[in-house]
Amino acid sequence: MPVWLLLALVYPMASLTELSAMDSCGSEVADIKRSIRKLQNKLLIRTWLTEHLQTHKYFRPFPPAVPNTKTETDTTSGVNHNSSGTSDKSGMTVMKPLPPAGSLIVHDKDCSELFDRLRPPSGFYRIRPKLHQEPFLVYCDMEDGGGWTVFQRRRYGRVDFNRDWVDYRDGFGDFKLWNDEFWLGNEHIYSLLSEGKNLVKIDLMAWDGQRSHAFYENFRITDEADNYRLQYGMYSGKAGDALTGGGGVVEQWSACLSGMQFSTRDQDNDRYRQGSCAQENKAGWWFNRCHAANLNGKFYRTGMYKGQYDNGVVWGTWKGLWYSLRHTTMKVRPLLFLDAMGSGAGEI
Ligand SMILES: [Ca+2]
Repeated sequence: MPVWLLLALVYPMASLTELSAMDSCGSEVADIKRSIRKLQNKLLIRTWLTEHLQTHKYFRPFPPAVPNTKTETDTTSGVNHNSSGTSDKSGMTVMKPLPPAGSLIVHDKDCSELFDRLRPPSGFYRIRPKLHQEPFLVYCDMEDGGGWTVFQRRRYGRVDFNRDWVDYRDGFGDFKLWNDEFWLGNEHIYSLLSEGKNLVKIDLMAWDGQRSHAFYENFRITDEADNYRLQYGMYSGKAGDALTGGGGVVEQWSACLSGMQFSTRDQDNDRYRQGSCAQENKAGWWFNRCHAANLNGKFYRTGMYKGQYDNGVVWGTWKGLWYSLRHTTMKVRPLLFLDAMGSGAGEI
């Protein structure tokens, strides 16, 4: 079949002259349309790339103009450059050096983001879990696989953990030196744990230097209106599931902390009707009737202790209720965290 006949069949209403004009013009239009599509695609890819780089903070900062006066919270050193060089090749805007973590500008919602971005050493850094929130200082444990935001730490018993509701809500302790003791504060802990799946690791050390640990998936607390009720998922680890109260049903009835509200010496939200677990155990904690784990308990300078109440720094499934631990750490990071080094027996 001749081409003109085919075209006449396809375009029955168009004359052959119109068709030839459309043909030459049409190919130009098609070319232009193709170019536009190409440019649009390029633009889309670049936009996506920019957003991706901004999200993951892969912009390469300028080297410091002056010799680096290094402080504990200085984040301009040890910058994790994007080794692929994407930022340079794609002509991305080069940004100014990132300010030290102690400044008002805060980039990271937790220590895992800071770890991904800069690989800094362990230390105190400012984070902001939620955009509308004021940034606050936390200890970032960048060992043990890195990226851990620490929310509780006992070391030498200098800080008194027998405190009122307001102190536990807002946080207390020292936030300066690597071995300082503190409670980050229930409000901060609430905002830190409220998004995404997480993994809490509890590091424990006995007085002879022996260490152990416990993991809990999806550790959560509710807000103050619900008295910071505790919820957590699966346990794993070496120290035993003391938060759930250990083995038996009887123990769990009195000592399982899952679903318990937070209590302090001035706010009794426990299930012990005859008294206040927080007052007896000298701690703010998620008491039931009362506990098999109380990491905020009274600091004894020996392991074994005696008394009317089992009120030491206790992890019952590891050392029993009458052994007070020397070091404890409670820390969190996202459950799906790229942990190149593996998370082993714990850092203390
Ligand atoms: Ca009570």
